[in-house]
Amino acid sequence: MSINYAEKIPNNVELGSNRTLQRALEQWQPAFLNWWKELGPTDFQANDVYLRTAISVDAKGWAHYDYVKMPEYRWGIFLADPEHDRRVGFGDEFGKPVWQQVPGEHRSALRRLIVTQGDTEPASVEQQRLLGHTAPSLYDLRNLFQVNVEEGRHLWAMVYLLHAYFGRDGREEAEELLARHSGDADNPRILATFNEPIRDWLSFFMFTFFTDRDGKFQLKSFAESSFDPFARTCKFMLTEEAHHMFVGDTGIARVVRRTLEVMSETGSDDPDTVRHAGAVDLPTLQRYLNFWFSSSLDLFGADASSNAAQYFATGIKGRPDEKKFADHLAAGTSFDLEIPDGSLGTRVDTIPMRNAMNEVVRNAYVDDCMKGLTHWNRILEAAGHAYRFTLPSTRFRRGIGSWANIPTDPAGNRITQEAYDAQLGSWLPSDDDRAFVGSLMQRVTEPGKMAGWIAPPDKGVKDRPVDYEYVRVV
Ligand code: BYC
Ligand code: FE
Ligand code: FE
Repeated sequence: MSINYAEKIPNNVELGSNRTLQRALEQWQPAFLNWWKELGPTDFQANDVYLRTAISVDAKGWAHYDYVKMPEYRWGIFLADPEHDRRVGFGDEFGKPVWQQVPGEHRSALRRLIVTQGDTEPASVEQQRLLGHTAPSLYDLRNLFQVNVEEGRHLWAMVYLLHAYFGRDGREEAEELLARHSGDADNPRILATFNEPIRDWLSFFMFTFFTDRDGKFQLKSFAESSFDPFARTCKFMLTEEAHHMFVGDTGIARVVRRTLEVMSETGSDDPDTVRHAGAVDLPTLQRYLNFWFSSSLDLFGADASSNAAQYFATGIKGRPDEKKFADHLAAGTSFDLEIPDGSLGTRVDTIPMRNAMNEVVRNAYVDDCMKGLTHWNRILEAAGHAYRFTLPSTRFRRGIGSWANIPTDPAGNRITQEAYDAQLGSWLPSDDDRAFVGSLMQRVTEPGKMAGWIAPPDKGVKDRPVDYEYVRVV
Protein backbone atom coordinates (compact mmCIF):
# COMPACT_ATOMS: atom_id res chain seq x y z
CA MET A 1 0.00 0.00 0.00
CA SER A 2 1.37 3.39 -0.84
CA ILE A 3 1.01 6.17 1.69
CA ASN A 4 0.92 9.79 0.65
CA TYR A 5 3.71 11.01 2.93
CA ALA A 6 3.41 14.67 2.06
CA GLU A 7 -0.22 14.51 3.25
CA LYS A 8 0.26 12.34 6.35
CA ILE A 9 3.59 13.67 7.53
CA PRO A 10 4.13 17.14 6.03
CA ASN A 11 7.86 17.41 5.37
CA ASN A 12 10.62 18.99 3.34
CA VAL A 13 13.08 16.11 3.75
CA GLU A 14 11.92 14.10 0.73
CA LEU A 15 10.39 11.48 2.94
CA GLY A 16 8.37 10.16 -0.02
CA SER A 17 11.51 8.87 -1.75
CA ASN A 18 13.47 7.64 1.27
CA ARG A 19 12.41 4.04 1.93
CA THR A 20 14.73 3.45 4.90
CA LEU A 21 13.49 6.51 6.71
CA GLN A 22 9.87 5.63 5.90
CA ARG A 23 10.27 2.19 7.42
CA ALA A 24 11.83 3.56 10.61
CA LEU A 25 9.18 6.26 11.04
CA GLU A 26 6.32 3.86 10.23
CA GLN A 27 7.48 1.64 13.08
CA TRP A 28 7.91 4.50 15.49
CA GLN A 29 4.68 6.39 14.72
CA PRO A 30 2.23 3.92 16.36
CA ALA A 31 4.39 3.97 19.50
CA PHE A 32 4.30 7.75 19.44
CA LEU A 33 0.48 7.78 19.10
CA ASN A 34 0.14 5.30 21.95
CA TRP A 35 2.38 7.47 24.07
CA TRP A 36 0.33 10.55 23.14
CA LYS A 37 -2.91 8.81 24.15
CA GLU A 38 -1.50 7.49 27.41
CA LEU A 39 0.69 10.39 28.52
CA GLY A 40 -0.40 13.33 26.41
CA PRO A 41 -3.24 15.67 27.45
CA THR A 42 -5.90 13.78 29.40
CA ASP A 43 -9.30 14.08 27.73
CA PHE A 44 -10.07 16.60 24.98
CA GLN A 45 -8.57 14.14 22.49
CA ALA A 46 -11.87 14.05 20.58
CA ASN A 47 -12.46 17.81 20.71
CA ASP A 48 -11.85 20.23 17.86
CA VAL A 49 -9.05 22.64 18.75
CA TYR A 50 -8.19 25.74 16.72
CA LEU A 51 -4.54 24.90 16.05
CA ARG A 52 -1.65 26.08 13.98
CA THR A 53 0.01 23.36 11.91
CA ALA A 54 3.33 23.73 10.12
CA ILE A 55 2.86 22.49 6.57
CA SER A 56 5.95 24.08 5.00
CA VAL A 57 8.83 26.34 6.04
CA ASP A 58 7.97 29.42 3.99
CA ALA A 59 6.29 32.38 5.63
CA LYS A 60 2.80 31.41 4.44
CA GLY A 61 2.88 27.67 4.93
CA TRP A 62 4.38 27.28 8.34
CA ALA A 63 1.43 28.74 10.16
CA HIS A 64 -1.76 27.13 8.86
CA TYR A 65 -4.73 27.54 11.26
CA ASP A 66 -7.75 25.26 11.47
CA TYR A 67 -9.81 23.08 13.81
CA VAL A 68 -7.99 19.80 14.44
CA LYS A 69 -8.48 16.90 16.84
CA MET A 70 -5.14 16.52 18.59
CA PRO A 71 -4.43 12.86 17.71
CA GLU A 72 -5.00 13.86 14.07
CA TYR A 73 -2.50 16.71 14.24
CA ARG A 74 -0.05 16.29 11.38
CA TRP A 75 3.32 16.19 13.12
CA GLY A 76 5.62 17.21 10.30
CA ILE A 77 9.37 17.18 9.72
CA PHE A 78 10.89 20.46 8.64
CA LEU A 79 14.38 21.84 8.22
CA ALA A 80 15.00 25.53 7.64
CA ASP A 81 16.13 26.23 4.07
CA PRO A 82 19.75 25.29 3.36
CA GLU A 83 22.32 28.08 3.25
CA HIS A 84 24.43 28.04 0.11
CA ASP A 85 28.05 27.02 0.77
CA ARG A 86 27.59 27.15 4.53
CA ARG A 87 30.88 26.95 6.50
CA VAL A 88 31.78 25.92 10.05
CA GLY A 89 31.30 29.09 12.07
CA PHE A 90 33.42 28.50 15.19
CA GLY A 91 36.02 26.25 16.81
CA ASP A 92 39.01 24.42 15.39
CA GLU A 93 37.36 23.60 12.06
CA PHE A 94 36.39 27.22 11.41
CA GLY A 95 35.86 27.99 7.72
CA LYS A 96 35.69 24.40 6.46
CA PRO A 97 32.49 23.17 4.76
CA VAL A 98 29.75 22.06 7.16
CA TRP A 99 28.90 18.36 7.46
CA GLN A 100 25.93 16.77 5.71
CA GLN A 101 26.66 13.44 7.40
CA VAL A 102 27.76 12.68 10.96
CA PRO A 103 31.57 12.45 11.19
CA GLY A 104 32.46 9.16 12.91
CA GLU A 105 34.53 10.84 15.60
CA HIS A 106 31.61 13.09 16.64
CA ARG A 107 28.91 10.47 16.46
CA SER A 108 28.47 9.74 20.15
CA ALA A 109 28.65 13.39 21.25
CA LEU A 110 26.06 14.42 18.66
CA ARG A 111 23.80 11.54 19.52
CA ARG A 112 23.97 12.43 23.20
CA LEU A 113 23.02 16.06 22.55
CA ILE A 114 20.17 15.16 20.18
CA VAL A 115 18.84 12.63 22.71
CA THR A 116 19.05 15.15 25.58
CA GLN A 117 17.24 17.75 23.49
CA GLY A 118 14.67 15.21 22.30
CA ASP A 119 14.03 13.98 25.85
CA THR A 120 12.82 17.37 27.06
CA GLU A 121 10.08 17.70 24.43
CA PRO A 122 7.80 14.77 25.41
CA ALA A 123 8.78 15.36 29.04
CA SER A 124 7.08 18.76 28.98
CA VAL A 125 3.91 17.26 27.46
CA GLU A 126 3.85 14.70 30.29
CA GLN A 127 4.35 17.43 32.89
CA GLN A 128 1.44 19.43 31.51
CA ARG A 129 -1.00 16.62 30.84
CA LEU A 130 -3.55 17.42 33.56
CA LEU A 131 -3.76 21.17 33.00
CA GLY A 132 -6.62 20.98 30.51
CA HIS A 133 -8.99 20.22 33.38
CA THR A 134 -8.37 23.56 35.05
CA ALA A 135 -7.85 25.93 32.11
CA PRO A 136 -8.90 29.49 33.02
CA SER A 137 -10.45 30.04 29.55
CA LEU A 138 -10.88 28.42 26.14
CA TYR A 139 -8.20 30.78 24.84
CA ASP A 140 -5.73 29.40 27.40
CA LEU A 141 -6.84 25.82 26.82
CA ARG A 142 -6.08 26.23 23.13
CA ASN A 143 -2.66 27.74 23.85
CA LEU A 144 -1.81 24.83 26.14
CA PHE A 145 -2.67 22.34 23.40
CA GLN A 146 -0.78 24.37 20.80
CA VAL A 147 2.32 24.18 22.96
CA ASN A 148 1.75 20.46 23.55
CA VAL A 149 1.38 19.47 19.89
CA GLU A 150 4.43 21.55 18.96
CA GLU A 151 6.56 19.94 21.67
CA GLY A 152 5.34 16.67 20.14
CA ARG A 153 6.60 17.91 16.79
CA HIS A 154 9.95 18.83 18.34
CA LEU A 155 10.23 15.22 19.47
CA TRP A 156 9.55 14.18 15.86
CA ALA A 157 12.29 16.55 14.73
CA MET A 158 14.90 14.85 16.95
CA VAL A 159 13.59 11.38 16.06
CA TYR A 160 13.98 12.26 12.39
CA LEU A 161 17.68 13.05 13.00
CA LEU A 162 18.17 9.82 14.97
CA HIS A 163 16.46 7.72 12.30
CA ALA A 164 18.03 9.42 9.30
CA TYR A 165 21.63 9.70 10.54
CA PHE A 166 22.29 7.25 13.38
CA GLY A 167 21.14 3.87 12.06
CA ARG A 168 20.25 1.14 14.52
CA ASP A 169 21.35 2.89 17.70
CA GLY A 170 19.42 5.96 16.57
CA ARG A 171 16.27 3.83 16.31
CA GLU A 172 16.89 2.44 19.79
CA GLU A 173 17.35 5.92 21.23
CA ALA A 174 14.09 6.99 19.54
CA GLU A 175 12.27 4.20 21.39
CA GLU A 176 13.88 5.21 24.67
CA LEU A 177 12.54 8.74 24.22
CA LEU A 178 9.05 7.27 24.65
CA ALA A 179 10.10 4.93 27.50
CA ARG A 180 11.52 7.47 29.96
CA HIS A 181 8.80 9.44 31.73
CA SER A 182 8.70 12.66 33.66
CA GLY A 183 8.94 11.99 37.38
CA ASP A 184 9.20 8.21 36.93
CA ALA A 185 11.08 6.72 39.90
CA ASP A 186 12.86 4.09 37.80
CA ASN A 187 13.18 5.69 34.37
CA PRO A 188 12.96 9.49 34.71
CA ARG A 189 13.62 12.17 32.11
CA ILE A 190 17.29 13.15 31.74
CA LEU A 191 17.32 16.73 33.07
CA ALA A 192 16.00 17.60 36.52
CA THR A 193 13.58 20.42 35.61
CA PHE A 194 11.70 18.02 33.36
CA ASN A 195 10.88 15.78 36.31
CA GLU A 196 9.27 18.59 38.33
CA PRO A 197 5.48 18.40 38.44
CA ILE A 198 3.45 21.21 36.81
CA ARG A 199 0.21 21.07 38.77
CA ASP A 200 -1.23 24.54 38.24
CA TRP A 201 -1.35 27.25 35.57
CA LEU A 202 0.98 29.56 37.45
CA SER A 203 3.66 26.87 37.16
CA PHE A 204 2.75 26.40 33.50
CA PHE A 205 3.24 30.10 32.74
CA MET A 206 6.52 30.19 34.69
CA PHE A 207 7.68 27.05 32.90
CA THR A 208 6.89 28.39 29.43
CA PHE A 209 8.59 31.65 30.34
CA PHE A 210 11.73 30.28 32.02
CA THR A 211 12.14 26.69 30.84
CA ASP A 212 11.03 27.06 27.23
CA ARG A 213 13.49 29.96 27.16
CA ASP A 214 16.29 27.50 27.93
CA GLY A 215 14.99 25.74 24.82
CA LYS A 216 15.41 28.95 22.87
CA PHE A 217 19.06 29.30 23.91
CA GLN A 218 19.96 25.64 23.45
CA LEU A 219 18.31 25.61 20.02
CA LYS A 220 20.11 28.82 19.04
CA SER A 221 23.41 27.15 20.05
CA PHE A 222 22.55 24.12 17.92
CA ALA A 223 21.42 26.31 15.01
CA GLU A 224 25.16 27.14 14.75
CA SER A 225 26.19 23.46 14.65
CA SER A 226 28.48 22.25 11.88
CA PHE A 227 26.23 19.19 11.48
CA ASP A 228 24.00 20.99 8.98
CA PRO A 229 20.78 18.92 9.19
CA PHE A 230 20.83 19.41 12.99
CA ALA A 231 21.41 23.17 12.62
CA ARG A 232 18.56 23.53 10.11
CA THR A 233 16.16 21.41 12.20
CA CYS A 234 16.78 23.54 15.29
CA LYS A 235 16.51 26.77 13.35
CA PHE A 236 13.00 25.88 12.28
CA MET A 237 12.01 24.78 15.81
CA LEU A 238 12.86 28.28 17.02
CA THR A 239 9.96 29.72 15.00
CA GLU A 240 7.56 27.69 17.18
CA GLU A 241 9.42 28.38 20.43
CA ALA A 242 8.59 32.08 20.25
CA HIS A 243 4.90 31.33 20.86
CA HIS A 244 5.66 29.16 23.91
CA MET A 245 7.50 32.02 25.60
CA PHE A 246 4.74 34.43 24.55
CA VAL A 247 2.26 32.23 26.44
CA GLY A 248 4.41 32.47 29.58
CA ASP A 249 5.18 36.16 29.31
CA THR A 250 1.59 37.26 28.64
CA GLY A 251 0.20 34.67 31.05
CA ILE A 252 2.13 36.15 33.99
CA ALA A 253 1.35 39.69 32.81
CA ARG A 254 -2.38 38.88 32.85
CA VAL A 255 -2.15 37.44 36.37
CA VAL A 256 -0.37 40.62 37.50
CA ARG A 257 -3.05 42.80 35.88
CA ARG A 258 -5.84 40.91 37.59
CA THR A 259 -4.06 41.11 40.96
CA LEU A 260 -3.65 44.86 40.54
CA GLU A 261 -7.38 45.18 39.80
CA VAL A 262 -8.21 43.25 42.96
CA MET A 263 -5.77 45.33 45.03
CA SER A 264 -7.38 48.47 43.71
CA GLU A 265 -10.92 47.15 44.35
CA THR A 266 -10.12 46.07 47.90
CA GLY A 267 -7.81 49.01 48.53
CA SER A 268 -5.28 46.61 50.06
CA ASP A 269 -2.11 44.82 49.04
CA ASP A 270 -2.19 42.51 52.02
CA PRO A 271 -1.66 38.97 50.64
CA ASP A 272 -4.53 37.54 52.70
CA THR A 273 -6.95 40.18 51.45
CA VAL A 274 -5.85 39.60 47.86
CA ARG A 275 -6.29 35.86 48.31
CA HIS A 276 -9.73 36.25 49.89
CA ALA A 277 -10.75 38.20 46.81
CA GLY A 278 -9.65 35.27 44.64
CA ALA A 279 -6.42 36.59 43.12
CA VAL A 280 -2.75 35.63 43.42
CA ASP A 281 -0.78 37.94 45.74
CA LEU A 282 2.46 39.30 44.28
CA PRO A 283 4.85 37.64 46.80
CA THR A 284 3.44 34.24 45.81
CA LEU A 285 4.21 35.02 42.16
CA GLN A 286 7.77 35.92 43.19
CA ARG A 287 8.17 32.56 44.97
CA TYR A 288 6.99 30.66 41.88
CA LEU A 289 9.43 32.71 39.83
CA ASN A 290 12.28 31.86 42.25
CA PHE A 291 11.53 28.17 41.87
CA TRP A 292 11.36 27.90 38.08
CA PHE A 293 14.19 30.34 37.36
CA SER A 294 16.65 28.59 39.68
CA SER A 295 15.66 25.17 38.37
CA SER A 296 16.03 26.31 34.75
CA LEU A 297 19.53 27.76 35.39
CA ASP A 298 20.80 24.23 35.98
CA LEU A 299 19.76 23.27 32.45
CA PHE A 300 22.77 25.14 31.06
CA GLY A 301 25.17 22.65 32.66
CA ALA A 302 28.24 23.26 34.81
CA ASP A 303 29.87 26.71 34.66
CA ALA A 304 33.24 25.10 34.02
CA SER A 305 32.68 22.21 31.63
CA SER A 306 35.14 20.20 29.58
CA ASN A 307 32.14 18.82 27.66
CA ALA A 308 31.19 22.33 26.60
CA ALA A 309 34.81 23.06 25.59
CA GLN A 310 34.86 19.92 23.49
CA TYR A 311 31.54 20.73 21.78
CA PHE A 312 32.85 24.18 20.87
CA ALA A 313 36.29 23.04 19.72
CA THR A 314 34.83 20.36 17.45
CA GLY A 315 32.13 22.61 15.99
CA ILE A 316 29.21 20.59 17.37
CA LYS A 317 27.59 23.27 19.53
CA GLY A 318 28.20 27.01 19.24
CA ARG A 319 27.05 30.10 21.05
CA PRO A 320 23.67 31.71 20.35
CA ASP A 321 24.13 34.28 17.57
CA GLU A 322 27.73 33.18 17.00
CA LYS A 323 28.02 35.78 14.21
CA LYS A 324 27.84 38.58 16.77
CA PHE A 325 31.11 37.48 18.38
CA ALA A 326 34.36 38.90 17.00
CA ASP A 327 36.49 35.88 17.92
CA HIS A 328 35.07 32.57 16.66
CA LEU A 329 37.99 30.46 17.87
CA ALA A 330 37.91 31.46 21.55
CA ALA A 331 41.21 29.61 21.81
CA GLY A 332 43.62 31.82 23.74
CA THR A 333 41.13 33.79 25.84
CA SER A 334 39.85 33.24 29.35
CA PHE A 335 36.80 33.79 31.52
CA ASP A 336 36.67 34.87 35.16
CA LEU A 337 34.33 32.72 37.19
CA GLU A 338 33.31 33.69 40.68
CA ILE A 339 33.16 30.50 42.68
CA PRO A 340 32.67 29.68 46.38
CA ASP A 341 35.79 29.42 48.55
CA GLY A 342 36.14 27.37 51.69
CA SER A 343 34.82 29.92 54.16
CA LEU A 344 31.51 31.52 53.21
CA GLY A 345 33.34 33.75 50.71
CA THR A 346 34.02 33.73 47.00
CA ARG A 347 37.11 33.76 44.84
CA VAL A 348 37.79 34.28 41.17
CA ASP A 349 38.88 31.33 39.08
CA THR A 350 40.20 32.14 35.61
CA ILE A 351 39.37 29.34 33.17
CA PRO A 352 39.82 28.90 29.40
CA MET A 353 36.97 30.60 27.51
CA ARG A 354 35.93 27.39 25.80
CA ASN A 355 35.36 25.72 29.17
CA ALA A 356 33.10 28.62 30.15
CA MET A 357 30.70 28.27 27.20
CA ASN A 358 27.81 27.00 29.37
CA GLU A 359 28.23 30.09 31.56
CA VAL A 360 28.36 32.40 28.55
CA VAL A 361 25.06 30.99 27.29
CA ARG A 362 23.54 31.08 30.79
CA ASN A 363 24.43 34.77 31.14
CA ALA A 364 22.77 35.56 27.81
CA TYR A 365 19.69 33.69 29.07
CA VAL A 366 19.60 35.68 32.31
CA ASP A 367 19.63 38.95 30.33
CA ASP A 368 16.74 37.68 28.22
CA CYS A 369 14.74 36.68 31.34
CA MET A 370 15.30 40.19 32.68
CA LYS A 371 13.31 41.60 29.74
CA GLY A 372 10.23 39.71 30.87
CA LEU A 373 10.61 40.97 34.41
CA THR A 374 10.91 44.50 33.11
CA HIS A 375 7.64 43.99 31.23
CA TRP A 376 5.83 42.81 34.39
CA ASN A 377 7.43 45.52 36.52
CA ARG A 378 6.29 48.19 34.07
CA ILE A 379 2.70 47.04 34.61
CA LEU A 380 3.19 47.46 38.36
CA GLU A 381 4.80 50.85 37.86
CA ALA A 382 2.06 52.09 35.53
CA ALA A 383 -0.49 51.14 38.20
CA GLY A 384 1.45 53.24 40.69
CA HIS A 385 2.39 50.23 42.76
CA ALA A 386 5.76 49.97 44.51
CA TYR A 387 6.23 46.19 44.36
CA ARG A 388 8.89 44.91 41.90
CA PHE A 389 9.79 41.38 40.80
CA THR A 390 13.46 40.45 41.00
CA LEU A 391 15.51 37.66 39.45
CA PRO A 392 17.38 35.63 42.05
CA SER A 393 21.16 35.39 41.76
CA THR A 394 22.49 32.59 39.55
CA ARG A 395 24.08 31.18 42.74
CA PHE A 396 20.75 30.64 44.46
CA ARG A 397 19.46 27.06 44.90
CA ARG A 398 21.70 25.53 42.29
CA GLY A 399 22.05 21.80 41.75
CA ILE A 400 24.69 21.83 38.98
CA GLY A 401 28.10 23.54 38.75
CA SER A 402 30.35 25.38 41.22
CA TRP A 403 27.40 26.68 43.22
CA ALA A 404 25.64 23.33 43.51
CA ASN A 405 24.47 22.79 47.08
CA ILE A 406 26.15 25.98 48.32
CA PRO A 407 23.64 27.76 50.57
CA THR A 408 22.98 31.38 49.54
CA ASP A 409 20.06 33.78 49.89
CA PRO A 410 18.20 34.82 46.71
CA ALA A 411 20.58 37.78 46.33
CA GLY A 412 23.49 35.32 46.16
CA ASN A 413 25.06 36.06 49.54
CA ARG A 414 26.53 33.00 51.15
CA ILE A 415 24.81 31.97 54.35
CA THR A 416 25.07 29.00 56.69
CA GLN A 417 23.28 25.78 55.95
CA GLU A 418 21.11 26.35 59.05
CA ALA A 419 20.08 29.83 57.90
CA TYR A 420 19.34 28.45 54.44
CA ASP A 421 17.25 25.55 55.71
CA ALA A 422 15.33 27.89 57.97
CA GLN A 423 14.45 30.37 55.21
CA LEU A 424 14.20 28.33 52.00
CA GLY A 425 10.50 27.73 52.65
CA SER A 426 9.85 31.46 52.53
CA TRP A 427 11.71 31.88 49.22
CA LEU A 428 9.91 29.08 47.37
CA PRO A 429 6.22 28.21 47.05
CA SER A 430 5.09 26.60 50.32
CA ASP A 431 2.58 23.76 50.53
CA ASP A 432 0.12 26.41 51.61
CA ASP A 433 0.87 28.57 48.53
CA ARG A 434 0.43 25.58 46.26
CA ALA A 435 -2.82 24.59 47.95
CA PHE A 436 -4.13 28.14 47.59
CA VAL A 437 -3.13 28.42 43.93
CA GLY A 438 -4.61 24.97 43.40
CA SER A 439 -7.91 26.16 44.89
CA LEU A 440 -8.12 28.91 42.24
CA MET A 441 -7.75 26.43 39.41
CA GLN A 442 -11.36 26.11 38.31
CA ARG A 443 -12.16 25.33 34.74
CA VAL A 444 -13.91 27.98 32.64
CA THR A 445 -15.34 26.86 29.28
CA GLU A 446 -17.67 29.65 28.21
CA PRO A 447 -16.11 31.42 25.18
CA GLY A 448 -14.56 34.76 26.18
CA LYS A 449 -14.97 34.18 29.93
CA MET A 450 -11.89 34.17 32.20
CA ALA A 451 -11.29 32.65 35.62
CA GLY A 452 -11.27 35.26 38.38
CA TRP A 453 -7.50 35.15 38.95
CA ILE A 454 -6.44 36.20 35.45
CA ALA A 455 -7.19 39.16 33.16
CA PRO A 456 -8.27 38.56 29.55
CA PRO A 457 -5.60 38.69 26.83
CA ASP A 458 -5.23 41.86 24.75
CA LYS A 459 -6.25 40.00 21.63
CA GLY A 460 -7.21 36.56 20.41
CA VAL A 461 -5.36 34.09 18.19
CA LYS A 462 -4.70 34.88 14.53
CA ASP A 463 -7.20 37.76 14.16
CA ARG A 464 -9.94 35.83 15.98
CA PRO A 465 -11.73 37.61 18.83
CA VAL A 466 -10.96 36.70 22.45
CA ASP A 467 -14.44 35.13 22.74
CA TYR A 468 -13.88 32.80 19.79
CA GLU A 469 -14.66 29.13 20.47
CA TYR A 470 -10.99 28.05 20.44
CA VAL A 471 -11.86 24.58 21.69
CA ARG A 472 -15.24 23.00 20.98
CA VAL A 473 -15.86 21.51 24.38
CA VAL A 474 -19.32 20.11 23.69
N1 BYC B 1 19.81 18.03 35.30
O1 BYC B 1 29.57 19.04 31.90
P1 BYC B 1 28.17 19.43 32.18
C1 BYC B 1 13.74 22.57 25.76
C2 BYC B 1 24.56 16.65 33.83
S1 BYC B 1 14.93 22.93 26.95
C3 BYC B 1 20.41 16.82 35.39
O2 BYC B 1 27.93 20.83 32.48
P2 BYC B 1 27.21 19.64 29.58
C4 BYC B 1 12.34 22.55 26.18
C5 BYC B 1 25.16 16.48 32.46
O3 BYC B 1 24.28 15.73 31.63
C6 BYC B 1 16.48 22.65 26.12
N2 BYC B 1 21.67 16.59 34.96
O4 BYC B 1 27.30 18.97 30.97
C7 BYC B 1 11.89 23.45 27.16
C8 BYC B 1 26.45 15.78 32.77
O5 BYC B 1 26.17 14.40 33.04
P3 BYC B 1 27.27 13.25 32.80
C9 BYC B 1 16.98 21.24 26.25
C10 BYC B 1 22.36 17.63 34.40
O6 BYC B 1 27.05 18.50 28.68
C11 BYC B 1 10.57 23.39 27.56
C12 BYC B 1 26.87 16.40 34.07
O7 BYC B 1 25.70 16.95 34.65
N3 BYC B 1 18.14 21.06 25.45
O8 BYC B 1 14.07 22.33 24.64
O9 BYC B 1 28.25 20.64 29.33
C13 BYC B 1 9.69 22.51 26.99
C14 BYC B 1 27.97 17.42 33.89
O10 BYC B 1 27.46 18.59 33.30
C15 BYC B 1 21.80 18.90 34.28
C16 BYC B 1 19.37 20.76 25.94
O11 BYC B 1 19.58 20.56 27.11
C17 BYC B 1 20.47 19.09 34.76
N4 BYC B 1 19.85 20.29 34.67
O12 BYC B 1 25.89 20.52 29.69
C18 BYC B 1 10.14 21.61 26.02
C19 BYC B 1 20.46 20.69 24.94
N5 BYC B 1 22.72 19.72 33.72
O13 BYC B 1 27.50 13.19 31.32
C20 BYC B 1 11.45 21.65 25.62
C21 BYC B 1 21.24 19.42 24.98
C22 BYC B 1 23.82 19.00 33.51
O14 BYC B 1 28.47 13.67 33.57
N6 BYC B 1 22.06 19.28 26.16
N7 BYC B 1 23.62 17.73 33.90
O15 BYC B 1 26.56 12.02 33.32
C23 BYC B 1 23.25 19.91 26.34
O16 BYC B 1 23.66 20.69 25.52
C24 BYC B 1 24.04 19.57 27.56
O17 BYC B 1 23.84 18.23 27.85
C25 BYC B 1 23.70 20.41 28.81
C26 BYC B 1 24.66 20.03 29.93
C27 BYC B 1 23.81 21.88 28.46
C28 BYC B 1 22.29 20.12 29.32
FE1 FE C 1 10.38 22.33 22.17
FE1 FE D 1 8.82 24.99 23.72
